[in-house]
Amino acid sequence: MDCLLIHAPRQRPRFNQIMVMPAGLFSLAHGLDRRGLSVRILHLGLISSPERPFDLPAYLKRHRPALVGLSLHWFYSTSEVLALAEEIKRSSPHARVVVGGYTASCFAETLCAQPAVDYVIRGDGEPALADLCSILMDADPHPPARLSERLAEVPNLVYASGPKRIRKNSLRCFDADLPDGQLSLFRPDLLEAASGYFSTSILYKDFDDRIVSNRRDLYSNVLFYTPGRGCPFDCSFCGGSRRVQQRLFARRKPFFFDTQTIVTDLQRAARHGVKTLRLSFDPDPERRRYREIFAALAKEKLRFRLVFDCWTLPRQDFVRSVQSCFTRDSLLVLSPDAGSAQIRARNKRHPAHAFSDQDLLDSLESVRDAGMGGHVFFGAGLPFEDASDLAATRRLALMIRKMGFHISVLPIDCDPCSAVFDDPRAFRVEARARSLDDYARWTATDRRFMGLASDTLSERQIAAFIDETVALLNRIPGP
Ligand code: B12
Ligand code: SF4
Repeated sequence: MDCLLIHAPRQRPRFNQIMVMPAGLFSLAHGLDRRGLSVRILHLGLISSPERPFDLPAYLKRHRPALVGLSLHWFYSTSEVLALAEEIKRSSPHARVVVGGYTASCFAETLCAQPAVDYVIRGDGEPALADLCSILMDADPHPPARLSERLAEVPNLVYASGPKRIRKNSLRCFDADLPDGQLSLFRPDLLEAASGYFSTSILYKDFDDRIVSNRRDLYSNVLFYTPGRGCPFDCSFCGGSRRVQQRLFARRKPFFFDTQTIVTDLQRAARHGVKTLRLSFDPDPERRRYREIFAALAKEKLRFRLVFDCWTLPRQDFVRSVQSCFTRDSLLVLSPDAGSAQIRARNKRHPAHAFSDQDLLDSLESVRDAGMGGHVFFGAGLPFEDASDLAATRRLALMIRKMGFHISVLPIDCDPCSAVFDDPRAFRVEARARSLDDYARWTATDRRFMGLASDTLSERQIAAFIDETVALLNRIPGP
């Protein structure tokens, strides 16, 4: 095996987190496969549990990958990924270890200085990973000077070019040189135990299932598909916002992949038994590309259940196009985050997010008129929020529940590289973590969420608010 890509979720005795792999792992593997390199993806959560750990050293011994790629995408898996890198170096000292993903990109230099990590790839990983793997597989015996020369040409690569000297190659975003028609974001044939990933087990429960009515929204047999990359918005708490895209990916604006690539992937997904599509990529308030993509899927008679995260309020024409192209139990997910318009404005910071409560309710009415389901997300612990703002959130959440929509209230995460992470004082919050070490220490615990706290709201108040709101929501009978 030339390259093994590993996804390590955060597995704890009472919960599993990060069971969804980054969508990009399929396109990374596809890029290697197209270059004639042999590659497999291993999702440790599908084949192991704290009670029945997987024998990774035996797997590595059998396949002897020259390069092992670890995904440090979501910060919640920091401690697992660092421990895994050490385990790989102990059991397979010949293997080179490369790490990539959002969190890896944010902490690239510190991560590369870890003894068990040889390389970090920042930003979009496709061209860099294929180049790196080809260089390492080259028959050339690699005199150190020659290897260093070749590594210097790999875009986005971070590596040690001498003792204590970390070198950061310049950043190139993938949109600059997209391989036309050669991309795929669906390669289950390259994933070990893929039948467990596309199955009836529920991998991700962001809909709070302590609220009885929400249980109907949970879904399985799902493909988490991302038909493009980037975001034009600048939410204060988000580690993938426009400014972070520019800093970590050198991406100035979001883009979609071509419609034919998307349709081909989704045709193969349908043949593979995928029933539900979750799309969490919605950069254009007009949603022009989506109407084109949905029409192309309908033309091919592909009819999935859709769970669609709306980054801005959906308008009637979009609701109608979802209604006509997907199954009736499809769901639009809206995220006003706060019940207070002022807190929304201070955190979501874009005119497309400057909607009033009435705009939100009108938008939900059009979802209801189309006979579709809607799930509305609120956050708790947003910067500048105090107890009276939380009361506004609760009022709005209960009102929307009474209209028949489903609600989840979640603590706001502390994303690395987000605006609040960079400058917590400006946002009057306490960031739980300021460095890779802090994330590693915190994620090694059994605590479930790493929220933000402030001098106006403590972590305990936020948790109590969520629990009480869950109890109140459970008292409202379904329509
Ligand atoms: C789509 C999305 C989701 C989808 C997942 C789809 C998927 N399978 O990837 C869903 C809805 C499931 C989701 C859930 C969560 N998400 Co999310 N999500 C996004 C979103 C909107 C887009 C991500 C994207 O565009 N990916 C593009 C795809 C194709 O590329 P990619 O997967 O990023 O992979 C590329 C690179 O990252 C890199 N790479 C990745 N892994 C590796 C490994 C190696 C070896 C290499 C070399 C490179 C590499 O190369 C890849 C190819 O170029 C971003 C926000 C944003 N605008 O960016 C947040 C974002 C990534 N999510 C975030 C968070 C916090 C979460 C949750 C933890 C939230 C929660 N508390 O539940 C969960 C985690 C769920 C899980 N894993 O089980 C944060 C991450 C912050 C951080 N650094 O940790 C982000 C940045 C913003 C946010 N707050 O939503 N999310
Ligand atoms: S929360 Fe969503 S809309 Fe806001 S910046 Fe992040 S990805 Fe963009």
